[in-house]
Amino acid sequence: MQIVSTSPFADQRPGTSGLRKRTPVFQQPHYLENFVQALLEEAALPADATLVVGGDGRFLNREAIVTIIRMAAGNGIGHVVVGRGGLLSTPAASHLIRQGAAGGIILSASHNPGGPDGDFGIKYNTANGGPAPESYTNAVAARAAALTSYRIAELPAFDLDVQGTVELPGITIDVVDPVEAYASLMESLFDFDAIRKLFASGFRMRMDSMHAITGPYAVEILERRLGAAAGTVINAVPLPDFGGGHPDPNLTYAHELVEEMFGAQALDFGAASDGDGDRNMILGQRFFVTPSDSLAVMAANATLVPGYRAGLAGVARSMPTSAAVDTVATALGIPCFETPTGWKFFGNLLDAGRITLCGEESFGTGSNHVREKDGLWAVLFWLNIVAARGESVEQIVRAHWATYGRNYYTRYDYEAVPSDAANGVMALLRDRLSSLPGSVLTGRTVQAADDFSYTDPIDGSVSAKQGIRVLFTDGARIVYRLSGTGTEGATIRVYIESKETASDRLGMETAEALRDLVAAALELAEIVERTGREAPTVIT
Ligand code: G16
Repeated sequence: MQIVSTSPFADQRPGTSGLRKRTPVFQQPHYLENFVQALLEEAALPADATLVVGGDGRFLNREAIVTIIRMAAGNGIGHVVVGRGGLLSTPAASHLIRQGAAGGIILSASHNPGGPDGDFGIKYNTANGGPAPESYTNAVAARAAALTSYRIAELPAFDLDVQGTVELPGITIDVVDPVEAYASLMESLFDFDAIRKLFASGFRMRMDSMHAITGPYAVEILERRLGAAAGTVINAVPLPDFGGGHPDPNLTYAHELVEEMFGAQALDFGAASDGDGDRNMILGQRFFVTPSDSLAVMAANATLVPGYRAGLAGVARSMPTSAAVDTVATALGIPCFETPTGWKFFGNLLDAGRITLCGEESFGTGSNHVREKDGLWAVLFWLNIVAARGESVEQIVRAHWATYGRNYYTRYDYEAVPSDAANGVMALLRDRLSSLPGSVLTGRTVQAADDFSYTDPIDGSVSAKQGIRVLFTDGARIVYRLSGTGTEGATIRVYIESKETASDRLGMETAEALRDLVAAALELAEIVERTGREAPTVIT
């Protein structure tokens, strides 16, 4: 075991989900090692602990995993479980951790592009399988900023591509099939017979794995176990640079899928997942399901799915996510929690049994089956609902709107804005907060305006300054926050929502329904003046 002297890095502060930086930043000498040392010291795992390690296969994944295993040994951890080839989707890693490990290290920058000029990332998940809480990530940042050495073992060469157990001095490495345990978990939750019958009846779907981690999982589950046609999964081979693509499952980046699903030969169902397999996009034939609606539809139909037949204890959504699921929760008579952005905020509620389903506008949905959001799980959930109801995706969503009303929803992203300008926008909004209540914007009256603060109902911890909310008396909302996952400058996110219940107003185009509110939102924050951007980078 070597103790290597090092200098601390001041920028190793985890964001919304772990530490995400440009790949060359991680390639600096000692950069990865410093952060891993800080993670392991803060985790303080006992010698008999098991650590799960895996990543989404992006450039640097394999080298980083070898380094992490050597550092685990150097820090006295006796047992590591690693996915074959160093691969594990984020939800599969969460599941493996929950099988008795003390924690896990997941390598991914999620939906951000990979490769030598792309992004890389690393995060720590605790024994419940979920992302470590803020108290832990803050402590890691403090350690990383003061670190003077790290511990790493010289180990004989080991092969990550061969499944099995490798006994090395001081450490046992179990190389496991990345897919098997996860696929069995899915089989225990969903009605595979009903979905198999759906495919056998001629139902056709496309799953775009975007050359990211879900390819092997989707081929095994959809094509092998459920009998979907060979070729159902496209871009199924994970590549270190995701084939040059941007593995973010939305209407902009999953364009191959979108072209097919909105074209003349559209199939019945389309889905996509992201770099590390925790996000999802659901499409019907020429029909897009917003992530916020997806969560609401899942909640309303959960008892059609075997794993959720007993009903839901409660639901949760992140603050910027639309309130569509709130309406369902009210109808079901169950609690609905509003948390800050970041999957880590759902962990306590899930562990305490207060919620069963949760989700976010950022293409993430999940449940108490693991402690991460789960892309393929969401796809299977939808397939199960479609099979049980015998209706198309569009019919299901339109029926949902007719029952619960429709929350028109859009998000504007301004990426790579100079930090000063972005901070200026937020400061301006904070200044205006106290004068907003009672004022009228586009004919709507502001009921309340605040900087969202969350008190965790389980441990009482407080997370302040989680985004500016402007709430109107008619249920409309505007939310502003800065992203915590970008790697260049700042990303301003503006979320706009309006609720409609009148039956003749449920079928509008989103852009049309929200036009005035969007204009008011941009004006209130002086977005164009302060950023110099006439248009957002991405609209979802
Ligand atoms: C992460 C978090 C999510 C969050 C998303 C976007 O997802 O786990 O909770 O909604 O980032 O965060 P932000 O708006 O701060 O960029 P992922 O899929 O990137 O791990």
